[in-house]
Amino acid sequence: MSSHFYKSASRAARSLLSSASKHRHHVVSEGRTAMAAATVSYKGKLPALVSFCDSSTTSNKWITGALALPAAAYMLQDQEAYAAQMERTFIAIKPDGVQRGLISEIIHRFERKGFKLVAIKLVVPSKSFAGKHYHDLKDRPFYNGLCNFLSSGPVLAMVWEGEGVITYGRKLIGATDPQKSEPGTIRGDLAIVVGRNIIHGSDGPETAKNEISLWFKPEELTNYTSNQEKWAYGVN
Ligand code: IDP
Ligand code: MG
Repeated sequence: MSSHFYKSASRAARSLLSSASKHRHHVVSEGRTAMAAATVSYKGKLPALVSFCDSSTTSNKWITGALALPAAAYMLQDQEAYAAQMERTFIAIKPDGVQRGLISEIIHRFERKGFKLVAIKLVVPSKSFAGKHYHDLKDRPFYNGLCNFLSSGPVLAMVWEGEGVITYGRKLIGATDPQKSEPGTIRGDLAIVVGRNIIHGSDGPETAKNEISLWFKPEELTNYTSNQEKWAYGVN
């Protein structure tokens, strides 16, 4: 068991390192490099931990040993790390969504999909700020009412990151008019009319970039490697 585990772990470490160099153009985060480094440094400690696990003849102790393994060991799986060029989108729960207690329901849907939350804050925007956010709609008859509404209460502003998050975020949200949103989408399941459609999502890469910088200062955006990334992404 011990030698098998060690071989497998070494192979995984090598695989991670070769993956990092093979896909150098994909490796965008320092976290990924840190992950490979953690894997290597863990490699040296592995025999001790394995012998701890292996000294047990009962499955119970083996399980205890396995649970006691540090996070770095968890990375030592025969899974290639896949760091795609991650995009970010701006998602906001509007005052109706916040007041209706739908924050956790909405965050849950983005989390379950595998997207990563990189910024979040609850703010009551001023009317002029709302006007900036919806500047592309300034000629529409509902613009004034829309800006009044967005500034009428707390908005949960977020940035989500992941492969295809801009387009897929819009899919999770559903069509603008909840009467036309498919069941299973956020608006389809949780809203009824277009004037109270509970959520906003950037509609393209340019809008995403502009909206993120309108709502967040650069230092409010976090950079980290999520534990689930090595399972949510991969190539076979
Ligand atoms: P989106 O939120 O799906 O991107 P947009 O066309 O960008 O839709 O419109 C922004 C917001 O303006 C909508 O989410 C909705 O709250 C509001 N809105 C859009 N069309 C109408 C309308 O016909 N009447 C009232 N409000 C509207
Ligand atoms: Mg829009």
